[in-house]
Parts: sequence; C-alpha cells; structure tokens
Amino acid sequence: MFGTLDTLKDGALSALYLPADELPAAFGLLEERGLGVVGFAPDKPFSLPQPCVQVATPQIAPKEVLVEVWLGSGPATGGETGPISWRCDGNHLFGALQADIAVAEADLRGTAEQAYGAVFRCLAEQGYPHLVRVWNYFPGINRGNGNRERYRQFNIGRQEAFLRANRAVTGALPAACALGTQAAPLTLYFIASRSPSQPIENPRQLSAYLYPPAYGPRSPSFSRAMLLQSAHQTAAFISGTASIVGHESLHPGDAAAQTRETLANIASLIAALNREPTGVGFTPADFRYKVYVRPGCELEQIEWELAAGLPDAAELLFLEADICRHDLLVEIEAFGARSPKAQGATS
Ligand code: 3EB
Repeated sequence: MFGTLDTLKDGALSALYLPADELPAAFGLLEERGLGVVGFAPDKPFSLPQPCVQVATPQIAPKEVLVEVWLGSGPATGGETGPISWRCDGNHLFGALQADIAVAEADLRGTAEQAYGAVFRCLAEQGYPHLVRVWNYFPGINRGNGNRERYRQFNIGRQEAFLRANRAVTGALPAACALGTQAAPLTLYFIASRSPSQPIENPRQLSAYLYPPAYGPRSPSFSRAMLLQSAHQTAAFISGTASIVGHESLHPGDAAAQTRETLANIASLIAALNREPTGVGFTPADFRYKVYVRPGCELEQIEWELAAGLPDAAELLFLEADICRHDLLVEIEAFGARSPKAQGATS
C-alpha cells in the first residue's frame, strides 16, 4: 500500500513510507540516494548515513510502524553546519535540527529564532537558498494564555529570523506545518532547493502570513503549498491544512465536520496548483497524506470521512499531535509528485 522500492523514479525527489524493519534491506539505496529519515517512535531505531529525525508524534495507524524516507534525485552527500545535519543531491537539501529541550521550554520565541537562524546560515553556506518545506514540532503548543501562548511565541521568533535574514515574510514562504508534541525538544526538519519554487495560496483561506493580530502579534510564516519543478518531475508540498475558512476555525468539537472542511481546503489547493502555468493536473490520488489527530479525539469518524472523501488507494499515515489552535482537532498535510510522462494525463 505504501511506496515500495520498485516505484522509484530516477531524477525525482521522492518520499517513501517503509516499514521500520525493512530499513536494513534498503541500506544500500539509502546510502546512495537517501536525504533523510523521519521516525515517529520514541527511540531512534536506526543509524544511517543521513540525518535521522525522531518526531514525538506517535503513529496511530496503520498498525505497522513506518518510517518516512526522503530520497534525492541522485547520489547524495552530507555534513553538518552548526546544529543542522543535512544531506543534499545537487538539487535539494534535507536538513534537521533538534534544539536543546531546556532552552525550548524556557524561551520558545528565542529558540525558534535561533533555530531558523541556523537553518538560514546552513542554506546560505551550502548554496540551497530556497526553503521549500519546513516541519515544526515542539511540546506544549497550546500552553500559555493570549499572546503568551507558545505557538504565538514560536511565530514571533520564526518571523524575527526571516526578517533578520532579509527574507520576505509574505509571499515567497515555505510550505509548513507546526504541531504540538507531548515531549522532546523543538524538532525541525526541512527541504530546500537551489532554484525557487512557486508558492500557492488557497482561495478559501486568508493567507496565514496575513492573519489578523487576533491570532498573535506576528503572523505565521508559511504558504499553503509549494510547487516544485524540475526536469524530472513536478512535485507539490501541501502545508498542514485544517478546518479554517477565511481566518476562522470552523466546527469546534466536531472532528468529522473538521475533516470534511479540511478535505475541501485540500481540494481547493489542488485546483489552485493546477491553475498554475506549470501545474500538471494533480489529482487527490497523486498525494500521500499525513493526518495529525489531537490526543483523545476519536479516530473512527475521521477515518470514515477520509475514506468517503479520498480515492480508495489513498495512502494515509495517522499521527497523534496537538494542533496549533486549541479548537482544531485534525490537520492534514500532503506530498505528491508527477513525472513528465504522467503530466497532462487525466487519470
Ligand atoms: C493554519 O492553517 C493551521 O505555523 O507553520 C498549518 C500549517 C498551521 C503551518 C505553521 C500552522 C503552520 O493556520 C495551522
């Protein structure tokens, strides 16, 4: 059901979800083309040549423990720049950082600013200036009242780092997600590229970087999706997407309705991707989905809505995480790619 090794395309950036116990068998491939490996279990179950990130968002489903593997478009090399370990293939760079938990607990704003500062220095030094996608995780995302809330503090620090690096804080921003964990330090991983990608916004939603001050003194620095073009593929990163229309959270307390609204947002984003001159007729079947579910929230009705709203073969990974607004119960992100041969196809 999940990507297998024989589906790999040369020259493409790809994400695979492998059973954790199949990693040793894939070692040769990972050594050559692996950019990074992401696990969702509490321990680091493997030691590999590339950055290995442990994200403290426990896997809920499927039952088989999976790891997320990013493969580059060709032979990969790696290194470390400050607190970032990275690997790159000449087109894309995958990097990961885990900040010190004590620092993160005391001053999330400062930690976020330092973390993003380290990312930007790494990108400048390695020559991959364009941030395409960032995954952000830290404990207690909803803790703290009003503008002391940790997600809002994170947004201040993140935007401050963009400004200090002379980067735009509207428009050309990476796709992203920001989720709350029960423990573990601020954990961040990202994909950057040598050439720019196309940011895509969702007509159903106000751009997050334009959210009014009611959601915090500094807006979140991300775009709704990124369209990544190369000679070998067109890929799209859909940011964490939730039951937000305009700037308001809808359907508080109703996980099924939130899931339907989120799917409507994703459908609207896919339509927006396809309206781009470089868009390629993406369908929901081209994507692989990660579904974050708030702890204590019933999985069944979310699964039912996804089964009703997505193609039969849709690949879903369910993870437990706090969502960045206390009234949201579910958030869904997606990655998809089409090869030039498939481009324009109607299937
Ligand atoms: C939202 O649409 C829901 O702060 O990086 C989604 C994706 C969300 C990314 C981020 C937050 C982020 O506002 C939350």
